[in-house]
Amino acid sequence: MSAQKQLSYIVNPGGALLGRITVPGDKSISHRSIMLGALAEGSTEIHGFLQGEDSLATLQAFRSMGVKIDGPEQGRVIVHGVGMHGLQTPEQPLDLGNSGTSMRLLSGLLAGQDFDVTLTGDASLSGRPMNRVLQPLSQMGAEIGSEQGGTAPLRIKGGSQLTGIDYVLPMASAQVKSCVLLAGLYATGKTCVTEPAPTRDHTERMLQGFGYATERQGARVCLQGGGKLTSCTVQVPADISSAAFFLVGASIAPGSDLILEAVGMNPTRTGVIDILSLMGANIVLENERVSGGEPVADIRVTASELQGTQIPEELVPLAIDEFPAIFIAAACASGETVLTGAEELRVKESDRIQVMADGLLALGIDARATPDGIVIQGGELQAGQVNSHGDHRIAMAFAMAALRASGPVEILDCANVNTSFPGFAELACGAGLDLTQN
Ligand code: SPQ
Repeated sequence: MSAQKQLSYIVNPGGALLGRITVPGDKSISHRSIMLGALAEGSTEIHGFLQGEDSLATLQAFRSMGVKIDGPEQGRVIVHGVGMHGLQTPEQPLDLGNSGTSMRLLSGLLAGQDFDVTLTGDASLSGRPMNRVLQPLSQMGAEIGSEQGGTAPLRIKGGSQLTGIDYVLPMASAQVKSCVLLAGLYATGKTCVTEPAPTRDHTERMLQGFGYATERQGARVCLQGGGKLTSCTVQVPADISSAAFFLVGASIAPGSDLILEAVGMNPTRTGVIDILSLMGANIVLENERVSGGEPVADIRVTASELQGTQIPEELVPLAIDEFPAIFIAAACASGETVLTGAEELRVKESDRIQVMADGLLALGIDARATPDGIVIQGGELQAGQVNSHGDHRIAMAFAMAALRASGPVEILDCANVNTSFPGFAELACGAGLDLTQN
């Protein structure tokens, strides 16, 4: 383990979150802007790009495939597109670090190229399930080797002729949907994906923005292979998944009054606002507008007394990455919060159900993991030590928990916060968190 991997946070209790802050750019949109920009004809200018390790891994992967990319400099990136068939064989395997989005979307995008390529990742990514993308891609005619059990490294054989499929997703996953659609760009005929519940639709929206038609009818989205992408300008909104930590922090810390600026309000991402509102949070949207094809707003959040709730299952995919933060809200609420239908949380950067339950227990909260969710009794958070297991979202969620703890909270293994939220510690301290890094 490198010295950097041992980074810990120590967060002292108390304080309120105050002021106006802007969290970094949306991770999902940042990945997709590099991918589509690289395949487009012409130069794509991106503003608000997330300079986090995950989206930088995607950026580096395309540089390794011969795409000239300027920046990032203060969120500005210029991708000199090479067209649909202009990528070149990388000299090395593409190392995608901790990023599931990079690996799953790239496996689709690269399945139809005429060169061989291998995708690798860190220990967490190498343990995450890839059969969910390998199965539909193999139905399309792709040849991809994996480790036993369907994990990375993924060895993609070039030169396969892909054929469009009509795929019904076995789970609500934007990554699998996007993987199949990106492979569909290179397939003959029509590729369709039907989802069991709405998931983030940034790929479909951005394809449209690059001039590639997609057709949606209810839960089914389709596109015709063989088209082309035309460069454009992409404005990346602030990431609601990063804003979520502050929405929870300001809700639970008495006296808080915080504005989060220009946050992405795509309706496939706003489940966290609905769930916190159900719990009694004071969240108001201001200055709602559309920017670069995505709805955005400033969010004002003030402290409130939260109540436990039964989280509606239809909100689960719309808040999938925000549950670590929502569990902290539940720990500070009165009464019981019950989550069901969220088994996908077990296959993220960590098993987010078990790791959160363990951490909450370590801080004196009655939290019981269930196969597809968790039951949390609100209570008094105690001082203690929790292990984030290298999961960025767990680390940031427990940092917010300290606002209401009876003593310091130490959080282990926090370096991966840089995958999605570079500058988290500094921004949080500026807003009122008493956090030191060790
Ligand atoms: O990229 P990665 O590691 O999978 O990131 C996570 C996260 O918490 O940042 C999940 F662990 O976000 C995913 C998200 O859970 C990003 C994503 C996307 O950009 O398409 C979709 C979701 O994953 P899934 O498996 O539900 O499709």
